[in-house]
Amino acid sequence: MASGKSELNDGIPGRVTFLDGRGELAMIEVSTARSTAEIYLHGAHVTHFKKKDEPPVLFLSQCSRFAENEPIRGGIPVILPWFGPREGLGQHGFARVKKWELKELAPAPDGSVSVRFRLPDCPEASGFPPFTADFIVTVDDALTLQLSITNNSPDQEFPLENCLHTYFEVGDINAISITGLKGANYLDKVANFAQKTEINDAIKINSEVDRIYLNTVEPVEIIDARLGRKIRIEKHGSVSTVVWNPWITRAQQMPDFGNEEYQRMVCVESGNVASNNIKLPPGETSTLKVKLSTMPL
Ligand code: TA6
Repeated sequence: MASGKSELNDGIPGRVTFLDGRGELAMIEVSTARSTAEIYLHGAHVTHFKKKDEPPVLFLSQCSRFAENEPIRGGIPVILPWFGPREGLGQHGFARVKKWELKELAPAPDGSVSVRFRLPDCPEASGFPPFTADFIVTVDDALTLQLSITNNSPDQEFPLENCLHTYFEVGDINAISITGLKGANYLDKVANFAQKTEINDAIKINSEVDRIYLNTVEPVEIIDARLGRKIRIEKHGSVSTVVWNPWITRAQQMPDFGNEEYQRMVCVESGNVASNNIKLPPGETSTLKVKLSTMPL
């Protein structure tokens, strides 16, 4: 990967542009011959990805906040080092509200562009063994995300959860189905974390859904009849899949989410959470890699 100082200051003409995004937060716009993406340094957060002549792949709420210390609602929040609530510490870790450092830009001969970020040192990390988190976003006709976490402690294990909490844009929540999870055990958050087994080939959503599918490594697909496309989620280094749609009541309760927006999104999240958490030995690196691609139905 190239990390020339001038590229990191000025971008790459026609490929990588640095802008003030919403809330005046620093944003990177990436263009390839086949696609465009937008990434905020705040959270190393991909807020937009779209193939030429197709609707966006990622959902972003019209009501999202764009402010320091606030998570962005939509796109791909990077959840680390814990998932869900943690007493006294808030929800979903601190990585999503930190301004990540831009480390490298790499335009490749095949036309793709990769951007690497690193989580900065921050006071919240002091409660954990010393660790490094690198996030590489590769923009091409697919979007590839790679989160690598290294435990720098010489002798302490690092227990962690990670998740790419991806919000997908769909034509109509009532007209999608999600495949690839049949037979998996899941924790049903809507039913007080009851453990259940998925019996459906194709999951339909017509009420609040908040599930952690455990021990799931196979690709998951969102079949979107209304947009006439399929989104394919392939992953490595992830054994949990979270499926979430807040539906009507929860949507109304979220100040940074539109009342009707639940109809146009679904989260299918790849990570390692709950009993699938990672116990990273001293000196070792754990890598989570997710590829998002679309194809016509
Ligand atoms: O991944 C699903 C979930 O954990 C839900 O329980 C829901 O609350 C959602 O994430 C959003 O969390 P947030 O902290 O971004 O409001």
